[in-house]
Amino acid sequence: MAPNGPTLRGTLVGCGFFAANQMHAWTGIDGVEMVALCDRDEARARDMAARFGVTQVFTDAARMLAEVQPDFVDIATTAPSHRALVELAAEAGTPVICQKPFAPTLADARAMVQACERAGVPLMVHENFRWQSAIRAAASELHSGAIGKPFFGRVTFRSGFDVYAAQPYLAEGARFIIEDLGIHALDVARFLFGDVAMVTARTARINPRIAGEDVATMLLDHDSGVTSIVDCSYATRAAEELFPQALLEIDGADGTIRLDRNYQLTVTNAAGTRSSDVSPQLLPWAERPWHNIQESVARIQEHWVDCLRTGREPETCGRDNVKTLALVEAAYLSAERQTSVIPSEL
Ligand code: NAD
Ligand code: 89V
Repeated sequence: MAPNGPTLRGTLVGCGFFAANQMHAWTGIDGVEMVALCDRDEARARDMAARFGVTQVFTDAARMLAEVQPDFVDIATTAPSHRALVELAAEAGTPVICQKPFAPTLADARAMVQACERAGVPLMVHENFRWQSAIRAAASELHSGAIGKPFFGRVTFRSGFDVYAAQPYLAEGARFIIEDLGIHALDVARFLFGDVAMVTARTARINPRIAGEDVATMLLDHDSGVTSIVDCSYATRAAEELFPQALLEIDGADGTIRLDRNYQLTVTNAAGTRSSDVSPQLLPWAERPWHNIQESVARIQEHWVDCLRTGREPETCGRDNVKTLALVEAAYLSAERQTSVIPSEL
């Protein structure tokens, strides 16, 4: 028996590059035991199982869910497989977490939400950037009223890091940075400033060796009255490589919040200027520079366990994440048509 109830028996589908982070995070949560792993590539599933001491290995997710009857399934595959796997979990009545990007299309995402709602199955999208401790610290300053009513925001991620080495598929798709990385920054903008009425975007491909866009600049009109800029680049060769830090600028009627390089948070208001170091914890299994992402993986998975135990809806439940995915679609459409796009009309 775990501290807050019976041990949750978890399973995972997709034993690729990122899943090891998810497995480490599950191992660190009291009251969770990962009892089976699945990958259609059996060798990958066996390697991951040996590394984390998991005894049951499958190459077919349907068989795993039927035989193991777990308390949840964590889907760590890439987007094209998500709909089929989430629908499988819904049919099996298994609570499900699905990696971002939730789906390749909004229609798929909506169908996945419906399937889980119809089956009464909890669904969370593993949209972890908003769980980074530095972003949480900035949000808590904002929500405490430290700078009054916000009117401007910027979420920025600019890097020249070779992401293609560990994730070669990122170089191959017709879409790249908005769908893979911008999606996190757009979700952070929604988390900080609320839902978005209009999106205007421009994209560019600077690296000639990739198929999709590696630069995107997006202007968001939030329902709250905030105007924000979300800008991302994997073509930025700067004096200091900041991968994978997201930086923030927030201006309010009574002051400013800045999340600067190397996790320095500065709040300026009538009381003066306060600076603090909001660096992520370096978890025992984490490696720099990935540690902020790795910490956010642990935090979102803890949130999932808490939601499962209390019956609360996860912050990034499927319905919530469809709104972030709509911003991705709106940004691509805006860049293609060179017009502004209303995401709620998509
Ligand atoms: P990957 O290609 O390295 O691994 C995916 C694995 O899934 C592969 O081993 C593949 O064989 C397996 N797989 C695919 N379809 C399957 C199916 N139907 N049944 C069983 N196994 C199947 O991919 P990755 O780089 O680990 O990325 C996985 C997902 O995680 C992507 O959606 C990516 O965007 C996301 N990701 C998220 C973060 C984050 O911070 N949230 C970071 C990196 C990657
Ligand atoms: O979040 C992601 O999917 C990753 C990375 C942070 C490297 O962009 O691709």
